[in-house]
Amino acid sequence: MKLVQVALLLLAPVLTSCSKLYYPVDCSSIHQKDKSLPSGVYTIYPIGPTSAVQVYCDMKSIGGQWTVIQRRMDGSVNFYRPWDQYKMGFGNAAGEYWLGLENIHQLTRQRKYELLVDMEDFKGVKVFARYSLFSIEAECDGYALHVSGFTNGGAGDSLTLHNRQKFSTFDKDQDKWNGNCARSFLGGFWYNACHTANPNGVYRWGADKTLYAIGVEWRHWKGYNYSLKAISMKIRPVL
Ligand SMILES: [Ca+2]
Repeated sequence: MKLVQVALLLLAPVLTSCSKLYYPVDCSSIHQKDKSLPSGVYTIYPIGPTSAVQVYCDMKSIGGQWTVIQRRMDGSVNFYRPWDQYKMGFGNAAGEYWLGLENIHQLTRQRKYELLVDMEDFKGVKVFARYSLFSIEAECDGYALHVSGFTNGGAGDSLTLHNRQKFSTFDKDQDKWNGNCARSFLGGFWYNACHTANPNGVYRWGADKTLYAIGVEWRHWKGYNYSLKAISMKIRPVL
């Protein structure tokens, strides 16, 4: 057999199965394909076939189809990380993780998305904040946040202060403060000067005044001295 024939033989399964392969960009695409699927870890392709990334899909809250872009729940993952890791993403899709600024940008540049922020305190009380539009710009624009259309689910609006802010980490200060918000409040976020929400701050067990405003916080619900038990940020295409 000639080399070219061998090559074609090897390629044949790839060529013929190509049209059948399915690359969902987000959890909404996964849901559209099979509406019976439960919440859990799935693989999505935000930037095409070579961009596989695992995420947690919330198929239940307020109509489901949510792609979780950030989740804290037990303090198992350190969120005090440099720019490159916030850009690329880190953690474990079955537990705590950050999807990555580039993935979030690629998703939200393709379609209009809404944002749901679910929260829980250490007594088991659950609240949420919802925003009807959410997107982030490209890296050259600092992955600036755009969020609007607040709906109160008991949490209050702690994100509007961060609207239009660029993303900052301890090694990349793009905030509006003379100091370094990420270093002072021990997270990575769209810091202004500095924050009313610090979802990527230090995981602490509830009320703690020892260090000011460094916890996993949502000021309009629990203030600056209470670190939440759980918080997750999730997005869904505007239907
Ligand atoms: Ca600064």
